[in-house]
Amino acid sequence: MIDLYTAATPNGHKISIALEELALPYTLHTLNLSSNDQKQPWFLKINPNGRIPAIVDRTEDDFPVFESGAILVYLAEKTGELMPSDTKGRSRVMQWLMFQMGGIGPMMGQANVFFRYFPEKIPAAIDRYQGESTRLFRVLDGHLKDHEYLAGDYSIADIANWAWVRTHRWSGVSVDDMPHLKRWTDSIRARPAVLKGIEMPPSSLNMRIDDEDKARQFAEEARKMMETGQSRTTGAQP
Ligand SMILES: N[C@@H](CCC(=O)N[C@@H](CS)C(=O)NCC(=O)O)C(=O)O
Repeated sequence: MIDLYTAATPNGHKISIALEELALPYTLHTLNLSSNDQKQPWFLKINPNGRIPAIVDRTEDDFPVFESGAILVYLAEKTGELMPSDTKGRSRVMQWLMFQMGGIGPMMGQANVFFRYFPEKIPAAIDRYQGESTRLFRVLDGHLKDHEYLAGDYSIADIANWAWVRTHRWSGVSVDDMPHLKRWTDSIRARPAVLKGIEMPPSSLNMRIDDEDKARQFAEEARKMMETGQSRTTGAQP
């Protein structure tokens, strides 16, 4: 049994999707990020960085793992699925996983901060992060033109990138002229385990985007969390 500490965010959903794909039994613990559950001493013992997601593997002497990329690799290696074990195949998956962890995630995260949450609207910052997210999307689109998935068979690299790309509207980034990215996004969304994973816990992001009041309320909560978190040593970034 695995304990999953998470919330309805792209980084959290990466792990619930992977657990569903792998059919590993897990217990969902949804943290309230606005109440700063993730900064409480009990959780900092699991993840000293005070962010979700994190897991504790009860079948491995309560082994804790934090950082979504590291959790995905741990789960793939534990089961021998969603990542090949030969050196080149594994490297291909790691390349696209790192691309998400070092590129797509941070750039879309900052696009969200400056486009949605930051009290002042700073056009140069919004342009910078939306522009860089768009550039990274084009890299994905170009690669997917000749490849069904990012790195050989469907893998943790697809899960990691998909969980972020699907939220592109919240970041204010268009994928209209990226047909290959769209084909890949649609094909992953059709997987039953993926549909289940994004309900753990449920995300109402699309509803929030279409409902201006709800979008404003969500952005307001995220802004407060950001401001509270920034005054702490553990830092915050929704
Ligand atoms: N690099 C980390 C990022 C984790 C992260 O930023 N988590 C966000 C939610 S997606 C969080 O916990 N934010 C609350 C906070 O910073 O206090 C990972 O991939 O696990």
